[in-house]
Amino acid sequence: MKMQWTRLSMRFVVPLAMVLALGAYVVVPLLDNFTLRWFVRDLDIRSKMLATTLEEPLLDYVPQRAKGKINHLFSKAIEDERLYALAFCDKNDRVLYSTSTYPASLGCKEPGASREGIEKALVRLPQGPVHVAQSVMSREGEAFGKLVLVHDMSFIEHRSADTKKYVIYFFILLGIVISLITVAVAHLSWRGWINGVRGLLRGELLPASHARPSPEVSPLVGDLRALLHEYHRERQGHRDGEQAWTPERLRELLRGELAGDEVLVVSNREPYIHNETANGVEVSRPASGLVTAVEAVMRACSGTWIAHGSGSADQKVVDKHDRVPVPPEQPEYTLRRVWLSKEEEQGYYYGFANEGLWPLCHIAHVRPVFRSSDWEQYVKVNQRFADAVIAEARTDDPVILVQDYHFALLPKMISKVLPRATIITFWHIPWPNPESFGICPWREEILAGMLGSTILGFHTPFHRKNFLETVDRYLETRIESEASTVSHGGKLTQVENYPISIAWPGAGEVSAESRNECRINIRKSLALPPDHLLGIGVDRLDYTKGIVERFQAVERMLELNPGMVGKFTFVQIAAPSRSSLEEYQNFEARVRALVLRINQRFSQGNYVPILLKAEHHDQYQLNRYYRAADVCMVTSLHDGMNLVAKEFIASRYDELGVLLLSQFTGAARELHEALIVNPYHIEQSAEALYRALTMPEAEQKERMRSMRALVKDFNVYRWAGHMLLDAARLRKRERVMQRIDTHHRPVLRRVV
Ligand code: GDG
Repeated sequence: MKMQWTRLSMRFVVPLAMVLALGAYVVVPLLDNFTLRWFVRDLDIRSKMLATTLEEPLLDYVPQRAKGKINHLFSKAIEDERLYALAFCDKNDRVLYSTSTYPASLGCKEPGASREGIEKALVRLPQGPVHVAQSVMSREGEAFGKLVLVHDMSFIEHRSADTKKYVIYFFILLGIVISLITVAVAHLSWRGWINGVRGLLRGELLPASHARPSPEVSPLVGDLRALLHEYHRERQGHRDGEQAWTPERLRELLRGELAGDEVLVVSNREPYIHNETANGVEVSRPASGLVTAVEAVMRACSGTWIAHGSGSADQKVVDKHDRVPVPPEQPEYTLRRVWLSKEEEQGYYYGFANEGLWPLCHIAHVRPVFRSSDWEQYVKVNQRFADAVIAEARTDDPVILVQDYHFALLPKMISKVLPRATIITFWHIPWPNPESFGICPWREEILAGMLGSTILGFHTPFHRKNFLETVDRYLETRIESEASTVSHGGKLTQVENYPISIAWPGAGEVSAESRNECRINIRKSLALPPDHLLGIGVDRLDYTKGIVERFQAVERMLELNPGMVGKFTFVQIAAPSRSSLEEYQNFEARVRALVLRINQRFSQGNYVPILLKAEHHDQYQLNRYYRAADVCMVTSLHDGMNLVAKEFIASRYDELGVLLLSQFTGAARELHEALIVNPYHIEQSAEALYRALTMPEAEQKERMRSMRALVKDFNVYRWAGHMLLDAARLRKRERVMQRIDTHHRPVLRRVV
């Protein structure tokens, strides 16, 4: 309030003072000077006219020495109130005749002949200022005398004082008017600003159509929205900083923010696979970061997970609704299995998803294959999963987490039947630029399907931006880039980046084997001496992972550093993946041939530089390899995030080991202390590998410590927590809007 008054009075006083100063110090002196000149010029003319009138009688009276007549003539003349005195001087400058008022001090000399104009005519006498004019008279060409006319100037001073007074009054009035206008204009435009900014703040995350900015703020709308968006995310970051993300915190969040809300998950891969074995039915966990991440949510909320039942004994263990409680040892949530025929699996999973969308989204120079028959299966299977979700939903507004590129059409299919559901879709792989995505024959359908989501998540801001640009290019939508929302067909989708991560603490923390034991045991199992340098790579056998380029870098490093031959071995764990696809079979053959060639080139006795283990390993074994290695190589040609990089870091509680990381992974945006490489640049990777193998322990520790701190804080619970917090926020807003709609706007209905 005090601030407002100060601002208001400043706006009034400052213009007023400025206008008054202008009047008093510039306008009044100027006006004074002008009026004085004007009056003096007027008196000059008057004097001349009077002299001309008096000249004739004087030419008669003076030679006659007719004093009486002259006095009479002069007395008549000075009846004019302004003419103060008159005198006639002879040619010797002696006063012959004068009125009684004529100041003796004036005599007959010219008054102040120094400067031009006014000063010359003005004389200041004790009784006041007078204007003195002399008019020379001549008869028959001979000087006869001169008439001195003295005008009273005090009236000019009075007039000047009056003028000054009025000018000052005028300027005070002008100042007040200008000040009032300034205050009013400033107030109005300030209100415009305030209202505009308020509107913006209120409507920051609402659809643009509900929050039109006022013209005053329109030029800044973009910046303000971006700032608010960043602020919002920053605030979330700070909230995280206050409290670490743990499974307990995630559980609390679900109980608090989404209390009683139903949670459903859809993914292609199931979290538990039941298989027939010689020992009966056995349960296994798939090698998947996605499963670890999403299971944390499911355990916390006891929801239902819908996935493809792919195990040979899966059908055997489900109830009549195809449900099985999991985890088997202590059930906490329900797994609902969806069965796919061979044809469906071929077309939807292997065909459209893995031969079409997978290479389309990864820039790994493998051409995507699009077949109409695959697309038909993809649509059909998406619809089957949508039907399963709808059947499993007990409420009309569940929270549904849709996972990955296998289900691009699912969000729209679900939201048609359950428009109040909160659908969070997470795209685990990169999103390409609009040109690359444009080659998909069903690009519009894919995009529209995804935009059935309430929240759409990518790993990095870069993928999010690519997605928004793709939508902009191929669909009729309204995009608010700064708020990161897309409005399509009456549905609003919030597009965000949520970098996925791993559980913390990592498995390495709870291992009973000490670091040294682990190093020695792993080397022993590989028939290597205890001090042998060891590199590790863990991937699905996939062409996007840069396995060929990694081996070429190993080869080049050995070429450049022959001293390393016999002292360094690289172990590649390559879990078989999608091996029924020709592209993957060819890739595996290429990898094997390369390993053979390199090993032949550098083998010494039993020593080979590359050990390829193309089989599935359990998580415990993987962790032991991570802990035993000196360097972990992640050289993906393109990767949404890459969890191996984070798993390696999490397993290194000894704070040693070096991560060599491709710049084309999402993880490279977070793990700056890794040795970042371009996997296509073989020399560069080779040099980085040598640097890693010779890096002093102090430097290793410094880098590893920093990366561990990051992975610890930015763990998978944070990933899930952020998405669910955003979902909770949108659900709250939706409920408020519904209440408003019910009470005030029965006809209109908002989607978000
Ligand atoms: C997609 C995106 C994104 C590997 N071999 C074995 C095994 N693995 C485990 C690793 C890791 C997971 O598989 C692989 O995760 P990545 O992130 O490296 O890659 P993708 O499978 O391509 O995953 C990727 C991810 O989704 C999550 O959003 O990061 O960018 O492409 O956890 O440990 N696990 C076991 N045995 C193996 O032989 N047990």
